[in-house]
Amino acid sequence: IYKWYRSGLNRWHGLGSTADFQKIIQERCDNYPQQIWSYSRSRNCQEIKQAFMSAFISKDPCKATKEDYRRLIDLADPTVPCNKIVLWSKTKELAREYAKPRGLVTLEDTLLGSLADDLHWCGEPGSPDLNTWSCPDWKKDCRTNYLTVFWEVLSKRFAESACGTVQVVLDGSLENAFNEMSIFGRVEAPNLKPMVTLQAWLVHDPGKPPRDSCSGSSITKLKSILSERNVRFICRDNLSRDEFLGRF
Ligand code: C8R
Repeated sequence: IYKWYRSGLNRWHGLGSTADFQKIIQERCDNYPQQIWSYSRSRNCQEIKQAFMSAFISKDPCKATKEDYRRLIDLADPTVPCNKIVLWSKTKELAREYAKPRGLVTLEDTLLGSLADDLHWCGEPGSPDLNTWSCPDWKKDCRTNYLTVFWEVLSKRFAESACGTVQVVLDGSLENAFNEMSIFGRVEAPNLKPMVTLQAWLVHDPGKPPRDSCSGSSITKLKSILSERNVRFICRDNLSRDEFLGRF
């Protein structure tokens, strides 16, 4: 019985596809705010939705490639003006709270980032449907799953496109505020263009002491990745949430 169970739609260890995935994509696309159209090339939501679905439907959910997403990314490449990009790692909500009133942009503000934010999706070979029971988990099943590859491809484009000063919000309450295995660590930092300046903010949680700092070993590792690429680095640590958000 266990064997049957694990060979069916339930065999993966991650959350299954979000219910109404297609409908949510369509709605988010239709409601994407007009004033930031310029971040995407195409406003044809039908076409975007179809490109998204055909990237993974009927395919082995552990065999995602960058090429699978090429058509989708080409329809809505993230392009943001210089000095406006905010990256983050383990701090999505805080980064968004910081970015919004300042007119800065996280990947979730671009069309494709907003479509996929907080959703899960995978298909099943030989089936036209999404697997709503389970999808591969990064650690327990496979790294080349469609969710991970999507964020890697999109984050790489986002980081490569950045110019001027790029900011990154890191969690200073963690032992390693910079994690080389995160998407920021393995995809974004190593793909910033030479001459970009990265401004890092180490913000600690309310009620928690700061555990990492600009002179700690994880940030030293980040510095070395950046200096190889001629990316300048500025770092500010020991910030509380309120200090960082400008509320004293
Ligand atoms: N980025 C990556 N992952 C994203 C994402 C995004 O914009 N938006 C969502 N919802 N996700 P983490 P990280 C999901 O470990 O790995 C970009 C994905 O399922 O806290 O360093 C963004 O530009 C993904 O697996 O952060 C940002 O700068 C987790 O959230 C980095 O990459 C990643 O959560 C953040 O990626």
